[in-house]
Amino acid sequence: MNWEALLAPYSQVVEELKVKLKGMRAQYEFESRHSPIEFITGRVKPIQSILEKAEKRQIPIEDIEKNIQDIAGVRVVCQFVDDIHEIVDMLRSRNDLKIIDEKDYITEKKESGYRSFHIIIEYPVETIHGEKMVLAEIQIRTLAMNFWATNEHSLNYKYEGRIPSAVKSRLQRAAEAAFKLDEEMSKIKNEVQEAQRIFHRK
Ligand code: 0O2
Repeated sequence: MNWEALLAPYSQVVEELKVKLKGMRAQYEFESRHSPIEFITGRVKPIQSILEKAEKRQIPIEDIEKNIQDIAGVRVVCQFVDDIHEIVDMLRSRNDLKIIDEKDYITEKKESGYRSFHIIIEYPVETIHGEKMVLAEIQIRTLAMNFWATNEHSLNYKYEGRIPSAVKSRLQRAAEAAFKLDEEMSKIKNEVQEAQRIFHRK
């Protein structure tokens, strides 16, 4: 398998999506409006991690591109839960990508306590051999959701997916605290935004 050739279009998608989403954030700034985007990150899934996922799901190597939807992954992190819905609506109205699936782990959190909104898109990449449609996953979450997910991800890595039950219950409690934090911040969203506007003008 020529991984370098296979992954090249995915890394192009990640870079293009990052540029486009950062462009959206800049537009809010020009118009002195609250940006629903706090920051954006992106990555191409490491080969090892692609292989592990393929093995776990019994996906033959030649079907990897069709069946692993997050080889290209972009993460949009926002301040407030409402921002997530604003971003989702904006993505739905774009003509440069096609949404093929939406996973709302905010309305229905995962068993682990994970919350985030995932959008799977089909995105055209121009290659020297012509256009190639590739799949990519956009994860949209608040700062609080991101904090929780990042820590849980590290623990999962450390314990190879078998987090001890005492740590698991702490994580459940932390997930509830993150949910409460988002809820409380939403209630004072207008106040926070006003303060940030004043701060920005100074
Ligand atoms: P990495 O290291 O981030 O690449 P599904 O078949 O729909 O259940 P699938 O295809 O994995 O599962 O899709 P899903 O559930 O949308 O998850 C894709 C990615 O979301 C994961 O990628 C994680 O990045 C994130 N994610 C999903 N569930 C959890 C969770 O419980 N905790 C954390 N921290 N992240 C989660 P990978 O490949 O697992 O990992």
